[in-house]
Amino acid sequence: MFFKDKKGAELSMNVIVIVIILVIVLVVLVAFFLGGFSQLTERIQSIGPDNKDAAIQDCQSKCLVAQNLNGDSAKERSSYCRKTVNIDSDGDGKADRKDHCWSNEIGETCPGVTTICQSKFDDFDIIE
Ligand SMILES: [Ca+2]
Repeated sequence: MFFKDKKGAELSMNVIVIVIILVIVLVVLVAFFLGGFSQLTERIQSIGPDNKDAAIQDCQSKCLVAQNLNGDSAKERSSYCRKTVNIDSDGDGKADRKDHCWSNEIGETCPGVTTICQSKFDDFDIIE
């Protein structure tokens, strides 16, 4: 051995103390990250509602595009028909419906297009 007995014993005591401190720090860090991670996934899983004014404007411009498409099937596949907006209908801050532009919540009907959309899509779908 390199060291005398006493020095060697001191050194291994220091190593043990450092290892114990490191383990404690590691456990605290892991607990911290796991806690933060579960909060994060919870936040991601609950979808916030979309801005309704922005959604209405988007519906209006998508309507103009859809009205210029030729044929019912093209209108049916338009982004006006397919767009959905996350709506918080009970005011708890979490979206609970996916509404189409012409639903009662958004109310952007598109003459000549909405009835075609309604043959394929419901006005809204319930989330969860
Ligand atoms: Ca809600």
